[in-house]
Amino acid sequence: MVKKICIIIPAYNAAETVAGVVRGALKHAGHVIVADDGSTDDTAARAAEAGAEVLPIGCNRGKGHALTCLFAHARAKGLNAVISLDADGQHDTGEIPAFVRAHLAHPRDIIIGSRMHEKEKIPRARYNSMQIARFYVSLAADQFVEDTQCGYRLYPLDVISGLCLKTQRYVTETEIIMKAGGRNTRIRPLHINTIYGAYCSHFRPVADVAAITVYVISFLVVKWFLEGIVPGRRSYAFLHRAMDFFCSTRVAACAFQLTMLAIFLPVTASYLLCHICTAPFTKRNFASLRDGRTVSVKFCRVILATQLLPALLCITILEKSCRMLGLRIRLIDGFIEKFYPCLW
Ligand SMILES: Nc1nc2c(ncn2[C@@H]2O[C@H](COP(=O)(O)OP(=O)(O)OP(=O)(O)O)[C@@H](O)[C@H]2O)c(=O)[nH]1
Ligand SMILES: [Mg+2]
Repeated sequence: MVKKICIIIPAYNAAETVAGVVRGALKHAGHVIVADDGSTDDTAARAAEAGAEVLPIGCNRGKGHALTCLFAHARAKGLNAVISLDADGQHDTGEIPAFVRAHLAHPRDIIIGSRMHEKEKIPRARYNSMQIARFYVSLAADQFVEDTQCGYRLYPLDVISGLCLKTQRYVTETEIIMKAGGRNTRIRPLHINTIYGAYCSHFRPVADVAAITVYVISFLVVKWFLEGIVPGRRSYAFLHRAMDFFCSTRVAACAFQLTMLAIFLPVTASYLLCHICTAPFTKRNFASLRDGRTVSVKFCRVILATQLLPALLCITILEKSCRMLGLRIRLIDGFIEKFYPCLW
């Protein structure tokens, strides 16, 4: 079983760090595959010299597409599972055996590295966005996912091959969590070292955060609507399939997501109203928001948090503007702690 696991590394312009990551990974795994995603530097050559198999992708299409190619390639080689690592050295390759052990104990689960226990090592803005992402992605995946943004993961390939991945760039890792959760796959955290150094990040704080947010919010609007009208809990694989079909072209996906974004606030407010008015007669509606929690309190908190998203945006802009003027105020941390709690 252990022989059938390999390491996959999506890489883009990572010439300075990729060789070290490959050498580190080869101490714990027999095979390492690096997807070179149209890098304009020596990423491919450095990875090959260090002992990796290089999968050239041609022009740059983003981390999500590279991961999809790596999954297909690993599957074609007959592997059972892959461990994904970032090429920028932010993941400690010495932790690969811990992922393998977790996989052997839970072969059907996706294992995701979690850095949330080391808050002090994470840049503040990044930690805040990780907390917000955790709040929404966990709701969409129907389970608590400790660190939804970590790229250090173990994926059983059988689980991955059942998901039809449609998104691009950094959204894909969120899509995997949501679609796997929709099929009742368990997503397990594994505490890892948090490494933040002088690495060059390709993550765009506005565009990539916006793309992930819109994707998750669009799904939640439809999911909660279905739960509002149909009692009981269910698997959401069919809903993901239906949404993928509906959004099969870029224009359709864009139109759908913009519409969901526009109606998100009034519609979620109306879900709460509907829940309050009909609660005595519809005890099993909005099942994913009720089960395992203190019903109405938590339901209200979820909807309140969604209503406060514009306020969060305004506070972020205010805090950033104050900092540019030399004023050190800290509003966002307290706001997030209060309104975006752990709901599980
Ligand atoms: N194949 C491919 N990989 C990419 C691309 N962009 C980033 N990556 C890889 O994805 C991994 C993570 O990218 P980062 O830009 O560091 O994103 P991050 O680690 O989520 O964000 P930070 O916490 O800011 O570092 C690295 O291994 C990158 O080489 C891309 O366009 N194509
Ligand atoms: Mg990084």
